[in-house]
Amino acid sequence: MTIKLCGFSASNYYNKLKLQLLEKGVAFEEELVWVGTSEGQLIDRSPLGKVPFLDTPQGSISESMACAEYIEAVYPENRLLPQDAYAAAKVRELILYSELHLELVARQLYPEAFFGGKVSDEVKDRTQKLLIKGVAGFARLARFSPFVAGAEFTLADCAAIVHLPLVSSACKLIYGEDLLAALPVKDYIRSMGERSSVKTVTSDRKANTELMLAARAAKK
Ligand SMILES: N[C@@H](CCC(=O)N[C@@H](CS)C(=O)NCC(=O)O)C(=O)O
Repeated sequence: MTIKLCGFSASNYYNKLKLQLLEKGVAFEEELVWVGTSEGQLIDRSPLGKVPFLDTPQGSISESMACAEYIEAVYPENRLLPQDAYAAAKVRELILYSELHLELVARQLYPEAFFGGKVSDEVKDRTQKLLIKGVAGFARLARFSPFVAGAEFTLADCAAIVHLPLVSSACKLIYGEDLLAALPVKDYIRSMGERSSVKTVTSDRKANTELMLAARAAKK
């Protein structure tokens, strides 16, 4: 059975799953699907029109966490979720913190930070308060010893590797300050960058980002 990862390589949530598949050594295909285009067909496969989603022999699955859990269940080799229930819950907890309390909050800043748009001062202030709180919570859980959840590379690393640099960059661009600076994120990202899975994802991300920005510029 071959699984198909659908979406585009500039997307951090797409890359979370791509890292998982590469780290597990699972054979997979990729289908380039942009968001905001051919919406009619996209929502049949991903109801909110978001990527990533998976194409499986039984049908599609959206939401990266549901996809990640499916991948772990169907391909048990090179487990990225510990077998122990408590340890696995701690990995899931860290992923939720990095997504719900960091990335999704920082996402409010992306239109201005990365796409030439404007974000109101009110949104910036509210986002800053939420991020300060989110970072404090995340800092209490994250281990960075050497992996984000502890001694083993887990699904939490697949999430942290793709989300943390975006949160840092958005904060630097909007607030002139990296709200993650007190954590060893830079060293962690540098050391994760030596993994071959991360090298692949990074080079595909750069190529796809150029494509995406060129397409946006052509539309204007
Ligand atoms: N909670 C979703 C987030 C996915 C997400 O926000 N993907 C972005 C690309 S990085 C997207 O599809 N944005 C288009 C949209 O929100 O309409 C997941 O974990 O899969």
